[in-house]
Amino acid sequence: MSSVLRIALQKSGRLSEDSYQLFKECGIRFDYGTGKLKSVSSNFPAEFLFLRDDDIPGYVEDGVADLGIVGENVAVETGRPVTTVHKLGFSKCRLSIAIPRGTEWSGIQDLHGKNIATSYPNLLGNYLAGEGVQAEIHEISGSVEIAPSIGLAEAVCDIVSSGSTLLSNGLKEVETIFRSEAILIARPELAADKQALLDKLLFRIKSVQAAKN
Ligand code: PRT
Ligand code: ZN
Repeated sequence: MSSVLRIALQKSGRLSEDSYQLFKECGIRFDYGTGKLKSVSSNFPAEFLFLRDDDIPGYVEDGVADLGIVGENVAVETGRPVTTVHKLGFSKCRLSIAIPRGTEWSGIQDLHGKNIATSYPNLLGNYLAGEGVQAEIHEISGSVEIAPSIGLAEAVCDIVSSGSTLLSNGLKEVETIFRSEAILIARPELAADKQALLDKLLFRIKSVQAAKN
């Protein structure tokens, strides 16, 4: 049986369009945006699975998919033992700590004993531990920016791109703890036939990137 690479992409969100464009520029055709959860390429031995981004590292670890595209923030937060194969240069953002605009800030030590709301408890926890700061981390899955205004936390730690969401919630960015972009991840030990296909894919991705620079 000839081998096929199974590639997990975000179904619908900030990574989806650029992920699809990347494969298109690599000359790999498949149906996208039809609502289907799976699509087989018509001209490359690859099959695409459309999933929630948070689930992608786990599927790659378990071998349900051989490769995936996720934000580095999600790959690191989930802590799954997957290999980062290549940085893709899109969906750039940062994970930052923000506090109410009117609050004074003299440094990360100000967070000692405070409550911080975030969807990234592991990234934040590791950062605070490295800085020797003991704070209470409240994990919430969405709308993190409203936490200070409803009295849930004194600070937030969330993804920032333009900064306009922080601004419109009366918050100011005081510390960047992680910088992220989309990455191609792979299962640590791919079989030789799949590795050969990955090498072929990587060659095309690098050519596309080189043509843009
Ligand atoms: O449904 P699913 O679980 O698949 O998607 P999702 O809603 O969890 O993720 P999605 O599509 O929002 O983001 C996917 C990935 O895009 C993230 O993991 C990041 O790696 C990357 N990315 C890039 C961003 C942003 N930019 C971004 N701005 N992820 C989220 N945001 C959010 C942020 O959480 C905040 O609410 O946008 C808001 C801030 O944006 P600005 O421009 O106002 O600063
Ligand atoms: Zn998600």
